[in-house]
Amino acid sequence: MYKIITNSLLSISLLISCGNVPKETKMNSSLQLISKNATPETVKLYQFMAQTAVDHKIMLGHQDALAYGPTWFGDAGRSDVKDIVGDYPAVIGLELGNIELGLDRNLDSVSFADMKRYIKETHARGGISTCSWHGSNIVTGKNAWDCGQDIVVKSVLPEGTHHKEFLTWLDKVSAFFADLVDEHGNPIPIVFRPYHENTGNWFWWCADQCTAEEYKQLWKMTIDYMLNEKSLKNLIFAYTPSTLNDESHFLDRYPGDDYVDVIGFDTYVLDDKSIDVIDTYKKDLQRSLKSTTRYAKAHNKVAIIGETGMEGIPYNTYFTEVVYPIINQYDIAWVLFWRNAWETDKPNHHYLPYKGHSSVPDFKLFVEKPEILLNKDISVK
Ligand code: BMA
Repeated sequence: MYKIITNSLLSISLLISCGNVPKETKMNSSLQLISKNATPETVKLYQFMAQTAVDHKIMLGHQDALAYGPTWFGDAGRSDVKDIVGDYPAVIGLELGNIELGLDRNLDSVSFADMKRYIKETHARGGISTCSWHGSNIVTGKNAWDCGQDIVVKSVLPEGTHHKEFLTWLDKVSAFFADLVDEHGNPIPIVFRPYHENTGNWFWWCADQCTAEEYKQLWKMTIDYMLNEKSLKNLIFAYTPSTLNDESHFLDRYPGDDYVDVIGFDTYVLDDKSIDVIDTYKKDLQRSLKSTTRYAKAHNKVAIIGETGMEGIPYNTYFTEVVYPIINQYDIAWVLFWRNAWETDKPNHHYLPYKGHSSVPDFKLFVEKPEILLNKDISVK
């Protein structure tokens, strides 16, 4: 059992049963959100994330957990994780791509209205929501993966040809966050994870598309705009590059401690028949975890795994023999597995098992590990 038991604004107490002896932990005053005007609930969520990592617990996250699975779309109250283990993931991931275009549905056909509902439902259950944003290429009008130009980041910075237009995109993203309120009208805290995997080479904000300085300017401009111009008070900002070689790789494009609350990375089992992909993944995970968790500890930040998984999970001990033994060596607040696609032309694009999948037994053993937390194990309301 792992629950918040008191909710005063200045002190947070967490009750963790160790045998029958409850252990109390206090607010960590050296842990400061970059947003100085954050709501008490947002501060509380950040403290909770930090405490989870310190207590060596790991929340389970799943992208689009409530929206669909390979065999369903939009069923009320459903999630593939719940179908298998009887509870929701502690963290749900949501994707904002397309919101900048003023569309009603995101890249994966989930309506923004439904996403707001999922965030509210999750918050009411004491769970956590985190948003990624695969925003379009503003120069070509194509998607986030369109990166033949090398000029997009420059064009959205102040003085750039698309700066003003880009601010209208940030207005739309901000309006989504501003609209997230609970039944008492209080803003619901969100962990926002923009411009992710920037050490890769597949998005317009990636390393081969802009200088490190331009990337940092893009990040800072976005955060300053959302906090100062849009006065958002419910945001926690997560910086998650792609697989890391070492800490200097991590630091290369890091926007700075004044602009980042949560530190992590995204790494996947590669789809490459010419190498031992499991062995490569284990090494990638180790290196990336080592760099990020060390930095997070030394700089009073919170570490997470922003995205991970093995597409299709063709390896029936992936969760217990590959992921668990490695993540259990580090202190991270959560591990988020990528989506279980509903699209019929993506039959293998799932990263957690669903009812009937051959990895169900292994996944069940994984969530039964004492460190892994589901929604019922936490309450951050
Ligand atoms: C990618 C894939 C795409 C999806 C995108 C945004 O990793 O899953 O199919 O559109 O994320 O969610």
